[in-house]
Amino acid sequence: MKKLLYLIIIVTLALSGCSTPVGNPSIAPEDTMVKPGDAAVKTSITHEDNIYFILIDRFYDAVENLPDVDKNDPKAYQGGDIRGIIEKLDYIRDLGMTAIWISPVMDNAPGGYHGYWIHDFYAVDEHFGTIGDFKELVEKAHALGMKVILDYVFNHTGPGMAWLDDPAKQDWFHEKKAITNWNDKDQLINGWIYGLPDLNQENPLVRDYLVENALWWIEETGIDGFRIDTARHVPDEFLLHFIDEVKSDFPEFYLLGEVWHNNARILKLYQNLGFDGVTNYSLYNGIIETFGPYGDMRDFAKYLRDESLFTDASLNSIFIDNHDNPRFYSSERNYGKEYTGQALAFLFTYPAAATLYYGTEALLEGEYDPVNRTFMPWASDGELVPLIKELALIKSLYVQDFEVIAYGAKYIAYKTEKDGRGMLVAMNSGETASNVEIPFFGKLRDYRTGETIEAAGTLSLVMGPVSTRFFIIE
Ligand SMILES: [Ca+2]
Ligand SMILES: [Ca+2]
Repeated sequence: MKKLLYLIIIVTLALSGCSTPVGNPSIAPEDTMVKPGDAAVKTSITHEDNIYFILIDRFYDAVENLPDVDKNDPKAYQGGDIRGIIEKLDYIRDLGMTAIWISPVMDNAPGGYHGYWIHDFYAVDEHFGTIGDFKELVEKAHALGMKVILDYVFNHTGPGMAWLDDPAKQDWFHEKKAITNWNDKDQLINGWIYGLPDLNQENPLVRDYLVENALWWIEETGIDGFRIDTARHVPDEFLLHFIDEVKSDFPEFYLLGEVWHNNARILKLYQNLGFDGVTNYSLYNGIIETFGPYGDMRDFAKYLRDESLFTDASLNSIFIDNHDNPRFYSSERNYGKEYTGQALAFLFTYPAAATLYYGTEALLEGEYDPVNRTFMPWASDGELVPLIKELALIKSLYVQDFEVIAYGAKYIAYKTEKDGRGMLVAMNSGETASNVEIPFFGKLRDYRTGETIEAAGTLSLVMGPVSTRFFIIE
């Protein structure tokens, strides 16, 4: 039966190479109700988590650097290290984060500051520290109540990998071919992404090597999850096998697939393959389209409706930016700070694993690699630190079930509830002040001012430009 299900999934995936636009003219608010599922096995990361994503080399420089570190070259190593993260764990926890996701620590090809060009799958890169440092990081994070997700790369190796010259390992790689059509699933799986040597996971030796290595990292270091890089670029059979092997030994270990696809109908197939969650690029697109001057909440409601396509949307990672995409704050000039704050307000009041890219709290700017990966500024406190702390507290108290109540072109109102505590969130995403009317019966208390309001059918709210209000439902 399990085999048959896998076969259906694989066939569906094979047919789903290209994206199709999503649209549905009739949107009822009840379609956008989310209740996190109660899975039989609880994963180490759930919708209650807030994940802080760190590029090790760009975060905090605590240890003396190697000669190839050049702080003036955005494409060179800049000196961040594992010891630096250990020193900043209190900072991350105080921000309200419950987990960290760190870029790959494995030994990389020269220049691989980002960690995705692995040369030795069993060693920690000398720029970042030692395996001892990494174990200490995991131990100290756990002691502070935070989990650790390690970025894991099994699709490719770094350029110039020694295996390429090993006569015994010629069939460890796919034939060197560029990916020219990103809608061709064959190319996605077998092509050399960005020219990187593409591992041949159909070869049982490669498959077993990668599974063994992954299990080694889990056993050796005590990490809580993997963010699996370029998960769309390996054969489905390998994915199934890899996930099955990890989950058999470590059922609670969180597996997050990086699936860079905008369509929830495609993303959900990877959750069906066994990933606990995927990088939710569908909702990401909804967020970047909506929280800006040209956004339309009616479109956002469609994105929210698509969340019901997932088996369990609450285990996905949701985000407003990352190292592969423009920093959110860069996208908008007028009301840039306000829109960033509003996007974050959504991020932390929606039941999924909120993922905050380092530097967002300091309003770092930068559109594409390498300027979206600049060094974390430590000279002063990040401008959004107080907001993020407030949102993390709200999330911990009020966010579990989620239901949209009303929306129009420039506003949305939704209800969240956790353990009997209810909250109403109202947003005006327009650049002008607005009176928003929401269908509501009952008594509310403004979370920030304490002011109470009673509504008998219609709640009338005066909303400033690009503003969000939080009300405790009494
Ligand atoms: Ca350093
Ligand atoms: Ca591949």
